[in-house]
Amino acid sequence: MPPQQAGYETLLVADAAGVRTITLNRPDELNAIDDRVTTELQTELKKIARDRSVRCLVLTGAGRGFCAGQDLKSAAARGDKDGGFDFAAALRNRYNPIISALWALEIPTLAAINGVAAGAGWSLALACDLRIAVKGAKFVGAFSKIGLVPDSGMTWTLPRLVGVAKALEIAWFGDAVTAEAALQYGLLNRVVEPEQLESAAREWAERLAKGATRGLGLTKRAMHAAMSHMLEEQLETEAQLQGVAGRTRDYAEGVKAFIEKRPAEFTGE
Ligand code: LHQ
Repeated sequence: MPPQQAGYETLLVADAAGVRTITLNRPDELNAIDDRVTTELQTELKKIARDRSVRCLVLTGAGRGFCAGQDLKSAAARGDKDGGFDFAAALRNRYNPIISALWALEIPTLAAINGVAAGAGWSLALACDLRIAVKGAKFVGAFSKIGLVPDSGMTWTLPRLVGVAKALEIAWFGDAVTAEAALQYGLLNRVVEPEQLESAAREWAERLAKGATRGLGLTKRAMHAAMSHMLEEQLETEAQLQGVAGRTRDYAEGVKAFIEKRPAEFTGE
């Protein structure tokens, strides 16, 4: 494992070959999310957005779980002294900024799902661009079992990935979705043996981090825009974004490398 950056209580953060890896690090609670986790994730995602040396992000969990969602044992989840827990404020101030920040990052993001993902933990994985999970990982909506609405973006990401009827089936029944079923539904890109997860995630992440980062990021922006565009608007979006991509150094290098019959060496600029 590459050297870890200091400074967080609940996250491990490491850099290697242009890939930043964030490991949720509360293994005894299956990496459940408390206020420290949301604060630290918000801070780290802001740092990544400003750091041009980070060309791919991997999000994973320590121990046997990926993330069990909101920490149900923390004081906040049990309610404050007035007996109420302000769900709307928790989402607006703590969870939503993380989902928005992940979605807006103009680099590829990859969830390396090492075990169970529940509630907002599943939402976090769904807010990444790509997902690789281990055989034996499972996905638990959790929300319907405790009378809540799927949140942290899940009502937005899930129907886009699987269609509304399947998304409602998953949300209403709340039955665990196995990694194999999730792969079949299009919720996962790959399922691997547990001992292969780290190398499979690293291989994809390093390949992406060596890519033409601006072009990859603009591709993500274009596909996100397409979700709410009519064809004519999208064609114009493509024209605008290609105008930007066509002026990057990586485009010039890509064409030069093609002509010189050698692999391109992209810098991300
Ligand atoms: C946990 C948790 C957990 C604390 C396992 N908290 N300790 C957003 C914003 C605002 C408000 C509300 O909600 C949200 C979104 C949400 O995320 S709501 C959904 C919250 N999450 C859940 O309801 C999931 C609760 N956990 C489970 O159902 C199970 O633990 C799963 C299915 C994740 C895993 O089951 P098992 O593999 O059987 O493990 P386990 O249940 O034995 O858990 C292992 C330990 O982790 C255990 O601690 P212990 O001290 O007994 O060993 C659990 O208490 C702890 N843990 N989830 N969310």
